[in-house]
Amino acid sequence: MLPILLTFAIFLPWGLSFPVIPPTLQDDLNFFEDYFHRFFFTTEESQKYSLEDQLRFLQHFFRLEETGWLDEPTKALIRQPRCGVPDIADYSFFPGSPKIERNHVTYSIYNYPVGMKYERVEKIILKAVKIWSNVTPLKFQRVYTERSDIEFAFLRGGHGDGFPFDGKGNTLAHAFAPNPYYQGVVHFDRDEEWSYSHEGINLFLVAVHEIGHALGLGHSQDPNSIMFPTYQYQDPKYFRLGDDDIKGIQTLYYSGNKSQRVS
Ligand code: RRS
Ligand code: CA
Ligand code: ZN
Ligand code: ZN
Repeated sequence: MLPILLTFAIFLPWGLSFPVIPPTLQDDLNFFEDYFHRFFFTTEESQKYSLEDQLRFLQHFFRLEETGWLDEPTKALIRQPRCGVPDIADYSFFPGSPKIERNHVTYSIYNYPVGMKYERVEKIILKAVKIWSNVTPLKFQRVYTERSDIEFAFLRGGHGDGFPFDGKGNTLAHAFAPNPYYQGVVHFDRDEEWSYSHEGINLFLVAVHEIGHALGLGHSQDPNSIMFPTYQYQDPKYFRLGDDDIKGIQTLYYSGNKSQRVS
């Protein structure tokens, strides 16, 4: 919240003994809140997050610099004309629609998060890859070699790929699009409180999202999709991919061969 308060402070007229939000800033804030409720979360859902966090989320979603401020690029974004329907039902791919070109996909696990038994982490990753192999022609194999198609790792802060993690909270994990020249990677922020349950951050749910990226899916604007860019807990026991996820991944992996689709 601090940057917002500082913004108010900068605009405070001299001689006033109580804070007054200038009308233009108040207009922008009202406009932002209205935008956020119309296109992202309900008023009730967004009450869970501070205004700064909501701004950071929006900036993260649209790949703007994550300042947590209602700065000029963010104002310009929300003032852009949009069609009146919420941002839903829309899977995406990375530019050029890269995908893994073989059906046999190997994966390795570089290390494990603090406080979780390695056998359980292995089971969670296996369960997460199965979610995607159930709806594609892909078969995953756990390997213990240095090279694999997808490597999972739990890393902290700056870790050499130009996308430093930010400590507990905010960004939880990232993965890169498939690339024939580089090993696929899924990185989890080691500073998160990874869990099997609703406490902390559920590793299975985040792994399913990141594997989606490693296979070639971008973010979806459908809040029921696991590829939606914010974490939302659901019970892994009853987890199912959203229709949008299945449509997206099958478009990528069954293109030209639609009769083999499974759901
Ligand atoms: C991603 O897309 N990886 O592929 C990242 C995504 C993620 O970490 N999303 C953030 C998130 O949901 N974080 C939860 C805790 C912070 C809540 C505060 C508001 N806020 C992976 C997920 C989908 C598994 C998005 C986000 C939400 C965020 C943020 C980012 C504040 C920066 C700052
Ligand atoms: Ca983090
Ligand atoms: Zn990384
Ligand atoms: Zn993502």
